[in-house]
Amino acid sequence: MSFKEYFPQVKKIKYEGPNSDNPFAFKYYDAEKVISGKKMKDHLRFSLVWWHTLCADGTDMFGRGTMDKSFNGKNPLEIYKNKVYAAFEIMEKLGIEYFAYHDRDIAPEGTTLAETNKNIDEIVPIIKSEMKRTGIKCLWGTANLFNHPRYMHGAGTSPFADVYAFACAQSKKSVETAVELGAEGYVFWGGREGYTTLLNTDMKLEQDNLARFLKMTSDYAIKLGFKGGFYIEPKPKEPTKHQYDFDAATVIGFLKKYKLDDRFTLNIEANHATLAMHTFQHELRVARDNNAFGSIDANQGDYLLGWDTDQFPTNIYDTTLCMYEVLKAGGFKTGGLNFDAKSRRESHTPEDIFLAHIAGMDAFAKGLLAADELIKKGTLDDFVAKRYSSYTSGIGKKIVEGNISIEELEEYALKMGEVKNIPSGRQEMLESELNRILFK
Ligand code: XLS
Ligand code: CA
Ligand code: CA
Repeated sequence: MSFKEYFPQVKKIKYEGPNSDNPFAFKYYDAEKVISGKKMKDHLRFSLVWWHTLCADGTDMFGRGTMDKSFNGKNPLEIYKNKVYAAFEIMEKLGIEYFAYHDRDIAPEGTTLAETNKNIDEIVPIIKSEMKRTGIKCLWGTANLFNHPRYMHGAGTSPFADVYAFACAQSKKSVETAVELGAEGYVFWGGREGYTTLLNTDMKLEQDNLARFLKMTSDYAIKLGFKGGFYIEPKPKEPTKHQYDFDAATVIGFLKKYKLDDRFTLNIEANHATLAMHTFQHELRVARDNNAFGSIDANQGDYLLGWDTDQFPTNIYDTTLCMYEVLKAGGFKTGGLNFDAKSRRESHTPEDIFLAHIAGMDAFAKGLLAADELIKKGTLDDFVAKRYSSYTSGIGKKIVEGNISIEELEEYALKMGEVKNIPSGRQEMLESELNRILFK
């Protein structure tokens, strides 16, 4: 435990099972329980985010913060030092074994880049010693290239070369920090990489420069010996009107165009998927089908609000279908389920940090159990295999093997007359089977 306990009112959270009504206990998340040969905690690889949990204080565009995240610190450096101890206390009590951070979440920004780097150097050894003490690891690091006014027009896509150079310099230090912390991944989320109007934008140059930035930064990490995953995190809008990394398919196209697809995979965030008018499962499937599944930012949006609310994930259907995709992808390698989520502005007490994580962890544990059962029972696999079985023989086989011309297909269709016996899609039956597994 840290020198000082920040949350004495909360004890270590334990698994008590689905019949427990103790809000400070897990109902489904049983870390050591083995599911299909792997412990639950190793399937799920939960990660705590520094920015929401240790920094965000509930400020929104209509009101000030509702939460105190200073952890009794009296000056910026002390505040950031205390955040480290508070973070590890939260993770230890929840049994969360990973964390993710931006460079600017872990240390205060100074008046110059050199001063900011010095601040980082003060904090990193404290994080390292807490990692050593607890065995907690770093899931991924990233650079905050969107908050400072210098990045108002973007960073790796800035129209101004000096800003681009600054972003590269900041990223160099950020990569060094990630390597120092043994991060298993490094994320590039497009921050302000996008545009608000094409009237003032050279989109092609901006995207070319973004690719150069990604190549340079990842080359440097590799040079330092980084062996983890590089992830791009798609998002369609916010803060810019049109983000270049719009969705999984757009990012995959971008990576292929710039020949970066063998180096980068995706960090799929649930809330970003729905902002792009996709389901979370859709984005995961696009990633999986293109060998681009890397990691997950676990949260959810609100279907009635059109913005990035970053809520803790409690929708069991979404967590189940997410874990279905994760299991089908062969599980996480360097990635994990990173709670890029914050308790609501009104859920402002320190206890809410724990209650919110318990809600998210239980929702994913239940999702894992259901997804494992869905896969083992094979109802979906069998149905899909049968639905496409006409491609395993005859004319279908020839189509799939590319052994047939359009003229031959015409000849076949002309002889066939009308297509007969088209089977049902059985959507409702399959949804009902999903409900049966979830709620039995
Ligand atoms: C913002 C993003 C961001 C990334 C990391 O919408 O989710 O928090 O995950 O920069
Ligand atoms: Ca995110
Ligand atoms: Ca988000």
